[in-house]
Amino acid sequence: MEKKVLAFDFGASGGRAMCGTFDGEKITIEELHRFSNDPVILNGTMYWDVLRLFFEIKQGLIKAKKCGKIESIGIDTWGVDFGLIDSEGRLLENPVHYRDSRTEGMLAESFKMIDKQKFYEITGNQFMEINTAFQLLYLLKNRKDLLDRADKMILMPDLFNYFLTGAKKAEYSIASTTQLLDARKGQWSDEVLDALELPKHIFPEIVPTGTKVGELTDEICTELGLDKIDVMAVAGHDTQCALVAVPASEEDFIFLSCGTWSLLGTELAEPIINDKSEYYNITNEGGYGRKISFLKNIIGLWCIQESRRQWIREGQEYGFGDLEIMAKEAPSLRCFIDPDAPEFTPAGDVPGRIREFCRRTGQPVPESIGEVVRCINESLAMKYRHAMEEIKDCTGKDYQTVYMVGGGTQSALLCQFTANACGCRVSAGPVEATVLGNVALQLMASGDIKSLGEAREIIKRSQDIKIYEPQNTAEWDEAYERFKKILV
Ligand code: LFR
Repeated sequence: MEKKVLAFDFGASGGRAMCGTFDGEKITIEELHRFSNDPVILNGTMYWDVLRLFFEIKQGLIKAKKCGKIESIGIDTWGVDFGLIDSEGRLLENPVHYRDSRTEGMLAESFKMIDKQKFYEITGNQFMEINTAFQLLYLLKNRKDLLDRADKMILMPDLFNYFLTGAKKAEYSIASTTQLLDARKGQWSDEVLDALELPKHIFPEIVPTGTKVGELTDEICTELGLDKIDVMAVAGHDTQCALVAVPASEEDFIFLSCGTWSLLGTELAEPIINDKSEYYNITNEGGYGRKISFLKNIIGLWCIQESRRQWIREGQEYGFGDLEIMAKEAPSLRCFIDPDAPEFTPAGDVPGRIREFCRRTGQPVPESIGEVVRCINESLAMKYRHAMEEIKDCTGKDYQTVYMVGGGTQSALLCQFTANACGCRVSAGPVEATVLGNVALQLMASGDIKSLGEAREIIKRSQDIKIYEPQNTAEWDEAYERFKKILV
């Protein structure tokens, strides 16, 4: 018997409502509703337009009526961001975007309150200013009144679950992006919360990935003319949904979830937290079945997306396909950036900053659009190799294949460059990994799919996967030595 579920996947620039159908063998997905996610800057703060996004969830629910019976709903989003709820359940202010500059300097502030090594030792998270810990620290230092009024801190996917069901929970995978969780225990770390002087009562109960959180409220059912539907805590964290859809059968593999961000890592049964992983700043994030994703967070396609927006602002509009053609024609392996250099994080003139980076590091300066896009793609591929070497160094394992999933796999150029840089085979696909993972996790929550292994087999059967073999590796090896010299 066919089963249908509804997956909402929110990315930093847009979201979708997708209907997933499982026939016992395969999962198929159909897009019902697509919308943009446009952050709004007001009085110097960059906000998520959360009510607009909730409106879009309602639109998705209305459009899903044409699918017939929907068994459940699952929501995934990016990591780290949250809303604060008062004791009467009202949202206090709009959630702030992780790219907002309010967390500047908060890493240093936190290290005055908790020893850096201890902090990493407990949470096992890569230090990044965007993390929830540093956003909350900002509030503690600058908006204490707001924090005092908060009854609960609810992370983005859980916030939508709360709006839909009234349940105030913290799903494990999204909680593991906060830098406030004890990575080994999978619970909020009292030690870290105490050290950072954060009020413990605002942290909701943690619920396992792939479980039911509640049902649509009466109010929503009445407003939209719907029957009760279960809401599942899938992996609230999009990266962990994507990981469920990695078509690997081997136990040890390298995944590369490639969208606005690139997440490269491996799956482990237990976290790795030691001097090496701390030195490399590798994160341990949680996923389905308490598995650990031991990964590096790399800036990803953001550099290309934001460059494209800059060129549009300058009156030159190109699609991603056009940019890829121009990049293909540009000369190879001339200059590199460190995609994770801090100047590339904020929105704005990324191409200008890339030229400046190359000038400063004494490399040829990419002038044309094609040259800039080529430089970004090649630098990303090199950065993937770099991250893979760090992961290998920590796990002591060797890996034959990089499993690339997500939107980035639509770029044949990036897939090929990744194979060349890493000197190994790249398996590319599924493009819709996050949505497929979201659907599979709902089916796991309902018991229709029995295990992670089964989910991966089903998804593998359902999707086209492309293979890229490495080319010109000697040339790429030589260029890698140059790349390492410009790393920040
Ligand atoms: C990817 C992602 C990353 C997270 C970043 C910011 O969409 O969820 O895993 O580090 O967004 O939240």
